[in-house]
Amino acid sequence: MNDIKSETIAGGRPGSGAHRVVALCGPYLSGKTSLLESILYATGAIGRRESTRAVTSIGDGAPEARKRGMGTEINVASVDYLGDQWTFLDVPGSIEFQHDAYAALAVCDAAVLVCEPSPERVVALTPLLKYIEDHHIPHILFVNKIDSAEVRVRDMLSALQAVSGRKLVLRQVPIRRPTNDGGEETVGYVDLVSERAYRYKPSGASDLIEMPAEILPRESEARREMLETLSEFDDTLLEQLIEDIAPEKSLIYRDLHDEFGADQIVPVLLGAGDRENGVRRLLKALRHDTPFVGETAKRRALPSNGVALAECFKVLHQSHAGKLSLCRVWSGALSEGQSVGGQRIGTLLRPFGQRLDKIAEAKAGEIVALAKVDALSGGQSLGAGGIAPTADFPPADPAVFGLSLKAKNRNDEVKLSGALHKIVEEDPSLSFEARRDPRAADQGPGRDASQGRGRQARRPLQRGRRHGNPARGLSRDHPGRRPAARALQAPDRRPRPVRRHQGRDQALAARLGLPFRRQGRGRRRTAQLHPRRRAGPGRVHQGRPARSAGGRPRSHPVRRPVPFRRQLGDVVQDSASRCCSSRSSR
Ligand SMILES: Nc1nc2c(ncn2[C@@H]2O[C@H](COP(=O)(O)OP(=O)(O)OP(=O)(O)O)[C@@H](O)[C@H]2O)c(=O)[nH]1
Ligand SMILES: [Mg+2]
Repeated sequence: MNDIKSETIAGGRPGSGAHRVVALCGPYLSGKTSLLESILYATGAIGRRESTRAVTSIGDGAPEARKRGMGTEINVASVDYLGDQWTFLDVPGSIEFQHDAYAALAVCDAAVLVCEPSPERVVALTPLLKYIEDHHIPHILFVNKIDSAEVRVRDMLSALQAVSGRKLVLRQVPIRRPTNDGGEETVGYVDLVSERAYRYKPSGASDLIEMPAEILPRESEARREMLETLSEFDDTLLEQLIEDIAPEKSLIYRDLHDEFGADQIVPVLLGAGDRENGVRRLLKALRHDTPFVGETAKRRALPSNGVALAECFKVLHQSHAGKLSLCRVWSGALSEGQSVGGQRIGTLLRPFGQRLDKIAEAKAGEIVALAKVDALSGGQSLGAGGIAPTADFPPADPAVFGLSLKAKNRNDEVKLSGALHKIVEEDPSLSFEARRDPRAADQGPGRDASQGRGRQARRPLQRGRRHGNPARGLSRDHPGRRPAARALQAPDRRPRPVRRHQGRDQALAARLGLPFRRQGRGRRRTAQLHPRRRAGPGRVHQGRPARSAGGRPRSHPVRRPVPFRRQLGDVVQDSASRCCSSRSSR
């Protein structure tokens, strides 16, 4: 029999060495990274299957992901499987990283949507399914954790159908066995096209077994439903079903291939990612049905004419490698030292988890990391015409909350804004803007509270910063006081009245043998601003103590405190005139 599947594939055939990309996506903790680990093990890319629970897996190898026990960035791993090259993009499921999921979906040939066997959680698939269906991305639904499933597959399928806009086609029925505690467990499956039964093993490929007699009615009913769905898009199959002719398996495989590639149907597979159950069945389905790079480029209206074209879908900033632009090559090839659209291609790297392998050339279909192409960011393509935005790349989602950041040390402000630039480049759904310090309200745009002022004027601000209270140390009429105080309107953090120099004045009064009484702020400031005047009797305590001692002599009029703003004005003026004079003297 001819291999009808290979004959119908335009733009490549399984085993031809072509490079295809599959995105593993799905809700948070649905088991994508565990599935990736099993895929890597099943294809021989790793010699030992590690677990995400033990934080030893290839995926989620970044310190942040390890620390949090969840995916925080796209895990990229390429494998060789039966003569073809595959790159799997395992995306984080958490909603905070949704843009990464969309970016990976934008560049993949097919997506595997991993979900848990729980009908009440299928609603979490909705945003991903919407993006996938809007962009006509061929996708498979992989019902994971089937080992711990308590729900019937039929109920799961109807829950999934309720959120899917495409017809679902169940490809397997589970073989279940009662357990000692009165429940049931899934021990294998029947493939509905080949009509063969398999028993799962804790590790390795499932064993072919004889079809259990008790499953036959369920199997024939599920197969009939599968064929009816496929016949909705194929008249030949429909005629055969009407005339009660058993269709050829090759015809069923071809329909599955064509209708999957056209995003008309969604095959549903069962398995348990962290036990390797159903993983080989999934790989085989991908091998036969995933479109090739030329077809995907056509779907996205990208040129595939042999001229080098790569699309960046993600930027990573790494401490040792600098900026890495993760790209998919859509057409032609990229090689080290080549110049494309005015950009020199430096080092080419192939990611495998946290590892980066240096390669000399990246062919069409491959995922490659370009090192230090500073001008290239996510959502842009690099071709002969230079760098240009890709039309259908997912736009960044609007922000849902804001956060205010402040450098603890003023000298770190430049570092902070540099770091924020990198974070925003890595995840465009984040954005930031630099806002002026509220205390700089009277200084015009672009200047902060301490610019253009002398040391004396800066001191209270620095003191305020040190104490975490921006109003602290500012006089009542300081221009920055009110906005700073408003920023601290939380009832428990109202700026407390300023008490300064009381101790010093008290000591001085004691030395001069004068009574001391706590005073208002104006008096204290007078004492502070005119220290020399404190020497004479009656000068330090110009308030009630002096009056109670017989009043102040007329020859010594009370010096009113100089408002701080005026004094500040003198300082600014002073420094300005000094500055002008030094310039004119040059
Ligand atoms: N019983 C069972 N548990 C599984 C299976 N696959 C994964 N798990 C468990 O599910 C949890 C989450 O697995 P991960 O592979 O990290 O899930 P993920 O989808 O990559 O998570 P995020 O990337 O954070 O969204 C881990 O505790 C796994 O051990 C499975 O097939 N059966
Ligand atoms: Mg993960």
